[in-house]
Amino acid sequence: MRVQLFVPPGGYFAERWTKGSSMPPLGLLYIGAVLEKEGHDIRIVPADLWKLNGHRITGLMKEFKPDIIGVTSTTENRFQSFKLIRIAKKALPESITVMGGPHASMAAEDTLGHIPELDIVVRGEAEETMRELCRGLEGKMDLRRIQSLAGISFRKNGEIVPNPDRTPIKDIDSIPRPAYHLVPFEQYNFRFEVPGKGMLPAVNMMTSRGCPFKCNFCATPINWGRTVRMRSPRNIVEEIEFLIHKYGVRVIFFFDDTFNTSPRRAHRICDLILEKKLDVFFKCDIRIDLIDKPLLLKMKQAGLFHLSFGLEAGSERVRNEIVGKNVDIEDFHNLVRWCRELEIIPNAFFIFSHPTETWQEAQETMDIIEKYKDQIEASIAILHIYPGTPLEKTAKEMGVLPRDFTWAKKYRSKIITLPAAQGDVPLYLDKLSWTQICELIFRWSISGGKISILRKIPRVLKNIRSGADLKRYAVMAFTYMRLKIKTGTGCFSRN
Ligand code: B12
Ligand code: SF4
Repeated sequence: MRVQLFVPPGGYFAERWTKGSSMPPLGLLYIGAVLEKEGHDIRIVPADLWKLNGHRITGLMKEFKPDIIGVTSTTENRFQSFKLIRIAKKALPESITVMGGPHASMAAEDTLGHIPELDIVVRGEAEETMRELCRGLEGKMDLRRIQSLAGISFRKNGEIVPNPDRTPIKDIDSIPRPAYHLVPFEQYNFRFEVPGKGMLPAVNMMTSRGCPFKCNFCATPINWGRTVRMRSPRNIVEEIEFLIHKYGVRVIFFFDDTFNTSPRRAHRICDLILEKKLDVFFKCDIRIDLIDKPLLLKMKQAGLFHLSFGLEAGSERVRNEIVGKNVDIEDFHNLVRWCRELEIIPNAFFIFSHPTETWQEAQETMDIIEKYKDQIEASIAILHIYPGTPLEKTAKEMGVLPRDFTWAKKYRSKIITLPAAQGDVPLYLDKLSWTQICELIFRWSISGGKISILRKIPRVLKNIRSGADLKRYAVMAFTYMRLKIKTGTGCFSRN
């Protein structure tokens, strides 16, 4: 079978690639590796990296004549993914179009229902499903068996059929290494500034799948399952050695949602890196309740230089009862202190506008951000709604999203998005007014956070779609200027 897999061009993330943030598409590389092992002919087209237009994409499809055209999707780039599927069906009507990735997985029915050019959605973990699908379509299975494959949704006689979920792969060491050779690795500019070492070449790596927790905004426990499956430390370190030797990589960004779900395994990975004296640095995301100082020290010794963790909200009620984060503020304070002592850059995530969050409670978040403004990197977001999450359900119950909301349509009114800030994804606005949200975000930026207002203006203007958008941006601009004047910091500069 000939299978052509695409990352769509453009979209929220690709448009922001500047200083070293373009990276290989891990999901497609895993699928590519599995299908290549099965003897299929695989092409991966990073249309984002190559900035391909529709004409070039059609050309590549007609040249390769794939039996299957696969497209990855996140909610931010969903419209680009849909467009690519339409291009594919038009270019090669005989080819089967398949979509996977977090967006299609979490909104399979909605996507199939609105994109008639799409034949199949592969939901969630796709290595096994794609292997079986290719076997089936190659003629090794009868139609009935193909149509009963676990993990796919498809259209039959005009109806959408969601087959049962696929059982997650238990032993994820058994999945072949991502097929890096299928992409022009050297064209990615993925790099990180490691203190004292300069900008070093980096790569993304995933060492576990799934999450046992259930934060209301997050798709991971549903998409990857709540049982965490982990690669063995030996398997991980072998891949690191391969990446160092083959691609000259110096920094690993562990893409795991939570690198320390098993603190014991995290110790063992670091022990192995140290035993093998690997000349490598790493960064990762952790949960703050699963780390202690000895583990952090071990991670530092093994190369950790940057550590991300979510507190999400300063108020305990919001953080634990509403978000479901279940972490203690004391653990946060300790972790920041240890990071400072060990010279690890702490990067904390905060979100404003949780369901029922009051202005008073939002101040508790702001107080923490301001307390640590010279000590942590604070990543701040307004709460966004993603498909399939508990938050999406709440949003529909509370009328933040209409009950007949579809992810496949661009809304000009009713739905509030900030495409210039985080893609065309609906915001969850509840008790905090728009002016209050703007005030919180700008108070942070004025006290040292990174938002370059001037740089954002052209994108903001490009994304104004309605009078309501214009009003929102006007409130934003007014709030910003009011705060700047109040703090005496001038309009467009920090000082
Ligand atoms: C690392 C990571 C990042 C990195 C890199 C992102 C990137 N573009 O690669 C950074 C930190 C930059 C980032 C940023 C953001 N991220 Co992020 N991120 C992740 C994370 C933890 C891992 C991604 C990954 O590489 N997974 C490993 C690979 C193997 O998985 P995969 O790509 O999903 O592919 C598998 C399947 O989906 C499927 N598949 C994928 N494509 C295709 C295509 C076909 C044809 C088929 C058949 C199958 C298939 O097969 C693969 C193998 O099983 C995921 C959570 C997760 N556990 O996946 C969140 C996740 C993707 N991010 C998420 C979000 C919300 C964001 C941000 C918006 C956060 C923010 N507030 O800014 C931004 C947006 C960036 C963007 N649009 O890409 C959400 C996306 C939800 C959604 N519905 O789209 C996720 C799912 C986490 C969550 N909270 O729910 N992220
Ligand atoms: S935010 Fe992190 S801890 Fe919470 S459910 Fe998602 S992956 Fe798990």
